[in-house]
Amino acid sequence: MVVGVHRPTQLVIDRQALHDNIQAEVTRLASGCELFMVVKANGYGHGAVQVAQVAKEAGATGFCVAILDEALELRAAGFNEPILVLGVTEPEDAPLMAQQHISATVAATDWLVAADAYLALAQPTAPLQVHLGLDTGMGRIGFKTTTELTTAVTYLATHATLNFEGIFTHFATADSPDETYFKQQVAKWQTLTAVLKERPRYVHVSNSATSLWHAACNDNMVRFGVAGYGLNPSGTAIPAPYALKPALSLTSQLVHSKQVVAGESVGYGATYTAQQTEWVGTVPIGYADGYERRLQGFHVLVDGQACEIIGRVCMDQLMIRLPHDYARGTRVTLIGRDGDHVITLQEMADYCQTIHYELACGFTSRLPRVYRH
Ligand code: PMH
Repeated sequence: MVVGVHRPTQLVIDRQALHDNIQAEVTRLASGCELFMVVKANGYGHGAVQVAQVAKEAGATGFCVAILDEALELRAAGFNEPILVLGVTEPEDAPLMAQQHISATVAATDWLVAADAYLALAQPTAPLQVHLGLDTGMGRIGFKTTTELTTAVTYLATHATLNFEGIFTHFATADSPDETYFKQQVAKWQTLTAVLKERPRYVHVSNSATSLWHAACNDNMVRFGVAGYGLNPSGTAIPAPYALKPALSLTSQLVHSKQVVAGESVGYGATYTAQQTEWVGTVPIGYADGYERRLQGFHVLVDGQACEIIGRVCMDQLMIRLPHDYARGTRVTLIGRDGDHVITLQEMADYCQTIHYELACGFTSRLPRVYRH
């Protein structure tokens, strides 16, 4: 998809906010505990390479991504820090990962067997770094029993192509005020890891929510994601221990303004009909940019005032009701502050009945990312 540089609509990323959030967490961590910044899905929509750079300056010592290509993007950008791919990769890519010092998440011993065959053939200069994933209740990927885990650990110990670099699990409810399920997962983690005779280099369980609210579990590394972007992982359920600063804003400009009279309709399906004479502005952003169609009826900010989105959100444009005429080029804030008003991703997510994670990741590459500070 092309990037819309000739259109006045952009995501603005506040590097200082990213830096402050990440540094605040690094400062809270117990000594010996490292922070790996999670920059998967293009840094939750914020730009993986740019976020990784700020994270490094703020004290992150490694990165987590979801897929191998995201790790390769960071290596190509010149990052030499440890990178862990959190998702399951293809065993045939084991030599590439070994060569690039990219660590693999492994969830089954047959993966190790298959990878070993490729590694023995390709003979990379370094072993593949392996983090064993344990499924303690997330039900996604990982070893579930001590027997399975022991088999994998023995396999690692007896194959020089592979190095047992880490072990981890992921919590399903660390962002919930109800700790019942979280505690069950912790107990399962303790039972499974009790069979280890040696601890690998990295032992990690914490996403943002765990590190913010259950830091005692952290061990020696945290996988810090959404809170680094300034978003509370619990939504509004649990206050964060320090002020999280949202890093992302979304701005545009009016490209058209006109008066409609009572009885005239706006947008596809003619779902909005003016009851009186009113001013309608058009903003050049739509659902093809990741601005959800469900946001009809939500609002944007113009001249410090909330203006309702009227009619359906189109693919590339949307219409708003203005208090009076405004010139073409007038600034429109879709996320962020204008005067005394702020629109947060959280409010947008509530309106769409989803979570801020989904909206942040959903902004498409047509929107330019502009970095400030
Ligand atoms: N570790 C793993 C294994 C993850 O999947 C994620 C986020 C994180 C750490 C970081 O979590 P945080 O952003 O809450 O700090 N994964 C996902 C996901 O799969 N869907 O939403 C978030």
